[in-house]
Amino acid sequence: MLIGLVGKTNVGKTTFFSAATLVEAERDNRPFVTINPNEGVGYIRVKSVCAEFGVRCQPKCGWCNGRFRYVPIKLLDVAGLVKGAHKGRGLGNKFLDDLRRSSVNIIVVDAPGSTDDRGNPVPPSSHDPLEDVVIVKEEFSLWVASIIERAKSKIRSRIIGGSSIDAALYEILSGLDVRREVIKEVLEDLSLEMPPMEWTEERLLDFSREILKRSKPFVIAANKVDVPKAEDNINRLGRELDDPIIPVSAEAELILRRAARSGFIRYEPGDPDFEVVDESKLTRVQLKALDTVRESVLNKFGSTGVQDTLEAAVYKVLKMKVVFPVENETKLSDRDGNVLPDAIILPEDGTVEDLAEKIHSEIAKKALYGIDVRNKRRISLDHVLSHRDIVKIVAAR
Ligand SMILES: Nc1nc2c(ncn2[C@@H]2O[C@H](COP(=O)(O)OP(=O)(O)OP(=O)(O)O)[C@@H](O)[C@H]2O)c(=O)[nH]1
Ligand SMILES: [Mg+2]
Repeated sequence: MLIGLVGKTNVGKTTFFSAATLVEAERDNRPFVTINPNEGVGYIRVKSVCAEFGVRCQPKCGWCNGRFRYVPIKLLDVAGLVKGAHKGRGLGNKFLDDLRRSSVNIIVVDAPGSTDDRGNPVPPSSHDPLEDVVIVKEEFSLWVASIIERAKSKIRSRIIGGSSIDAALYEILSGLDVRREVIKEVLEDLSLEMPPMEWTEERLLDFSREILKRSKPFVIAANKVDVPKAEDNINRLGRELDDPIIPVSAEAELILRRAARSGFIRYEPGDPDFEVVDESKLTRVQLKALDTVRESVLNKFGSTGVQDTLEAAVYKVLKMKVVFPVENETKLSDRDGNVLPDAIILPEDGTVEDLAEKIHSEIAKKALYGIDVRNKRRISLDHVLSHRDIVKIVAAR
C-alpha cells in the first residue's frame, strides 16, 4: 500500500512525511527544497484485537500499545507542483511518474494561505489555498493525458491489430493501477466512441480527469492549522470540494514525535494529548513549544491530524480493512509462537483467498478453507472478510 504526498511547493509535504515516518529529510521555508522523492514507512491504526483475547500482539512490523495496533503503509513524498508544471514550470511534472504505484494521494495545502502561487512565503490570508488544490488536480490530469499522448502510436497499432479501445488503453494505464472496468465505464459515460488518436486535447483531458477521479482518489491535508486564519479557509475548502479535508499541523506532529522518541513526553501518533515525562529535562523554550502545540492544535482540533489523514485515505477513501492471519487459532500465533504477528490490509471486497494470496502465493494455491478464530467456524475461500477479523487458513499439505 503506497500513499503519495503531493501539492504545491513549500506547503509542508516533507514535514508531513517526516512526522509520519520519522525519516529525516531536508525541509525549509522556500520553494523546491525536495527534488528526489523520499520514501518511508508510516502507520495506520486499528483498534487492537489482542486485548479481547487477553494476549499481547508481537508484530513483525509496526507496534501495538494495547489500545491500537499500528500497521505499516508506505509513504512517498515528491517534489512540489506549480501551475504550468506540465509545460516544464518549476520542476515539471515528470516526477509524478514516481506515483504510478500509489493507491491514493494526499494533497497537502497551506491552509492559512501563507505561500503564493510559486511557493514563496507571504503573510497569512494573502493566497487562496483552493486555487492550489484546483491546480494540483489539473496538473495530475495533464500528467495522465501526457501518458496516453506519448503512447498514441502504440495504441494505434494495438487497435489496428484488433484490440478494443478499452483493452488498448488498459495496457497503457495498468501501470497506474487503473482497472479495465473503470476505463470501459469512463469511455461509455463520456460517449468516447472514437479511438484515442482522434480525440481532441479537451476530450483527452476529460477522460484523464474522470479516470483519476475514479482510480486515484485524493484526500486533502489542510496543513499549518497552528497558524491563525487557517480555519476560515478550511471551512471554505469543505464547501467547495468533495474530497475529505483534514485539519493538520505537520509541524506539531513532528515536534511531538521527536519529543516522544527522545523520551521527553509520552505520545503516540493520533493521541489527543501528551504527557511530559520529566519537566526538569526540558528547557523553557522546549516546554513553551509543547504548550503551544497543545493550545493551538490539540485542544482546538483534537489531534495533529497527520494520523487521521492517513486513516481517512486508507479507510474512508479506499475503504480498505485490516485482517489478522494466524496459524495457531488457540494461541493466536504463528508456528513460532509470535502472537498476531501480521496485520494485512485488504480491499473492501477482500476474501479468505485474497488474504492467502497476500501471505504467500504457494499458500493460496493449496488453501482449502479458512477458520474465523472468533467463533471457530469454517469459512469458504470466497467468504468476504470484515475489518479486524482473525483468520486461520487451512491448506493442503
Ligand atoms: N506553521 C507551520 N509551518 C509548517 C507546518 N508544516 C510545515 N511547515 C513549514 O513549512 C515550510 C515548508 O515545509 P516543507 O515540509 O519543506 O514543505 P514541502 O511542501 O515539502 O516543500 P518543497 O519540497 O520545497 O516543495 C517549512 O518551513 C516548515 O517548517 C505546519 O504544520 N505549521
Ligand atoms: Mg519537500
